Amino acid sequence: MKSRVLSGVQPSGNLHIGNYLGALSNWVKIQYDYESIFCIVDLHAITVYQNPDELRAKIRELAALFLACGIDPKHSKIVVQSTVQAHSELAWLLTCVTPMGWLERMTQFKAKSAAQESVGDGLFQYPVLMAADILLYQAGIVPVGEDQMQHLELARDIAQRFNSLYGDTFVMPATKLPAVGARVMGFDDPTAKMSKSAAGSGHAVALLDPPDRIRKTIMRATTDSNPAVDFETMGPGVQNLLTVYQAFAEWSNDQMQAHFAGMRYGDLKKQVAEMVVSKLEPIQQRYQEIVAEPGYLDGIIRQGAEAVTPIANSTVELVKLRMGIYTAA
Ligand code: AQP
Repeated sequence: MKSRVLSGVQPSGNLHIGNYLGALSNWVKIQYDYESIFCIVDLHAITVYQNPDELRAKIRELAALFLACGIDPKHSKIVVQSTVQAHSELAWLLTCVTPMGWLERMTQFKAKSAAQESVGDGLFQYPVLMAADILLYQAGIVPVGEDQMQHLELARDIAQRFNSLYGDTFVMPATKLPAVGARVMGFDDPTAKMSKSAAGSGHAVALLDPPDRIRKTIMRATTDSNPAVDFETMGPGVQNLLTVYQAFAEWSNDQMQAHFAGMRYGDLKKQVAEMVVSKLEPIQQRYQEIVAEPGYLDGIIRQGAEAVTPIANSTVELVKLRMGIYTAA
């Protein structure tokens, strides 16, 4: 049997090229090597307030973008997390074996809670729900960006703790990072991760941004005081531009050096912008075709839930049995 791959994205803002290079493009490449499940994690998104109408629309947008980026629904399952109730149920069961101290150490919780006036318990519990998403399907491989490594480590710790308390139950999930693009930085501030929720028009390139906006964002990207690319001394802004180019072009380090060494920053930015525009154009075209087809998305989402629910339910049944809570005789 093929091992299972699972990953997800929150429908919490505009999907950007960091999400694409760090996660989605990797999913597309490896999907046929595994039994693949890709989730729209709407229960994660509500750990901070979301406008309900916008959230509903974002869930559909994200499903259409998964397809437009190349997720093949004939092979891979596209699942909206809240349509499979076992995600929430397993999250509670795992909450009961997770020490609070482990959650208090999560850097994403510290960063996100610092930005909130009032911090919901859901934000604190977020990594347990993420562990449940993965362990529910006994996923062996989890392709994510670098920012999720700490959460993956926690998922393994939770699985290990459960297995040692109640006997072997969960497969240990391994993290799979892309070779290039595991951490794309903001174009306005190359010391901060590109993020859906960061404010500012110069920060991110969204997958559905029109070409003019993409060019404007990249041409305004922060660089450094050098005039041209020097691979020895370049700062994080230039490094980030080169990373974006390399990840989209799928070039080797040698190709990058041969092409960009000594290039003036203005020309570098133009080439990065044109590369991004040309790679996003077919995705945007497919997206428009997908959303124009009535009923198509709902069918894919329904099929996804129907296909994975038996796997999820059987894991929850096993966990309940192991923990000793009521199961029918
Ligand atoms: N800047 C990034 N570079 C590379 N990979 C990234 N990912 C996120 N940002 C980058 C990866 O994208 C996948 C989905 O991310 P997410 O929606 O689950 O949440 P996130 O990591 O919190 O992403 P954002 O964009 O920063 O969203 P908000 O602002 O809503 O919190 C993950 O695999 C992630 O690693």
